[in-house]
Amino acid sequence: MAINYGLSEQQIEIRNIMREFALERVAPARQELDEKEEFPHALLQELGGMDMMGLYIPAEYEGFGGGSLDFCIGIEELSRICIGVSVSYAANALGSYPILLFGSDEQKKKYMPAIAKGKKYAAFGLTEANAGSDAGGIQTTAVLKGDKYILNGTKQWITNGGEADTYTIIAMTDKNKGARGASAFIVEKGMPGFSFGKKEKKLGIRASATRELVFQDCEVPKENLLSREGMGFIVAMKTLDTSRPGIGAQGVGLAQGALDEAVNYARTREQFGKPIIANQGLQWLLADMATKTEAARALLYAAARTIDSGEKDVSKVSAMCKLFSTDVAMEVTTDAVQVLGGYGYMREYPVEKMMRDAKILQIYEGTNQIQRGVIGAALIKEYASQKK
Ligand code: COS
Repeated sequence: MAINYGLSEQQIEIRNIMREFALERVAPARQELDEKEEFPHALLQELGGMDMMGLYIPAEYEGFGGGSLDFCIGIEELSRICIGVSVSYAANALGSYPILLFGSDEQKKKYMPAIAKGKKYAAFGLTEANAGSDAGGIQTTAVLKGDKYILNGTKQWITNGGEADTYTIIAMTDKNKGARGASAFIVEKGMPGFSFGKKEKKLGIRASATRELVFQDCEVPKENLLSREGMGFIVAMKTLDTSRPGIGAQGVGLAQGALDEAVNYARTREQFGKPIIANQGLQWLLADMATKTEAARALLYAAARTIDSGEKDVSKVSAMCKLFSTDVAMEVTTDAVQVLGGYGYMREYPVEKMMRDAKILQIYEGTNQIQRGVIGAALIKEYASQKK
């Protein structure tokens, strides 16, 4: 029996819709998308037509109106089949959370409906060559001149880079103030001085587009500032707090996909005159894989529900579910390759791709070392405020 997570009818429906789409549309395409390193534009367009691109976007901005758990369930199902596709899908949320969380009603009305319908994609630009984990160390600048901000600098490894039309960019408006001198902007593809660098060649998630964003005296209208000057670091941190469960969902889905492959293979593969699943050693391995995956799912759903409850400080639980699920995904995909043995190492079976795809989950949206740092900082704060 599957665990009863008490999902709503809507959540079960989202799961069914996304599961069917992943099996029928994504599974037949994933290998070719990976080999050709091709962005899954057609699949995302289909998801747009199904109202799923705007799953996390409020109905007043033409979205589906789902919460964090609804969205995580959608990501989980896509991730069970292909992380390259699911990250291209989920990065739209990462790119648009700054607008949803900090934008004015006018900014939301201007940008969100097209993203909700899949007519435009979004991307988030924080990372730079010398500012990865140290997000406060960004060098891109934004200087107000008349009614425009002039942006200069280069953002690196931006998911959906080049494919997206709407970018939320963190740049320094006052370099003397450190993290408090950063500001967030909405930058559109085609704005003067905005171009793209090379498309990266990656170990995994090859269907996903990863590119540099280059700003050379890029002119951004003053009204595209999000919130107010100096709020950029907070915009970035709150965005990541909201978005990290999505990476947790990628981890859970990927681990489940690898477990599916491993169990099905072990049931049918015969050696020494019996299916290999009859060996206790293999059953124990599969049991550990299944238990870890379920534990990751339970933590993920609890984290998403905490966000949906309106809780303001979700840094710790968000980091915990990202950390745990993605470490589990790395372990479970590696074990799945082991279960399939030589076949697992070959491209004709999906587990080698799953193992390659798993690695980035421990790195992007904050390495798992950074997640441990966030959890540690939260513990220090919590215990310091407790009465003895
Ligand atoms: N929510 C609200 N405010 C936050 C916050 C959060 N989650 N995290 C930090 N802040 C605030 C702090 O309270 C502090 O405010 P004050 O200046 O008023 O004291 C300010 O932001 C600076 O915080 P801190 O000193 O903790 O910043 P650090 O430079 O030490 O960096 C980490 C903190 C490491 C957590 C941050 O740089 C980070 O998340 N790095 C990883 C970035 C990342 O995920 N990159 C992946 C690419 S983006 S897809």
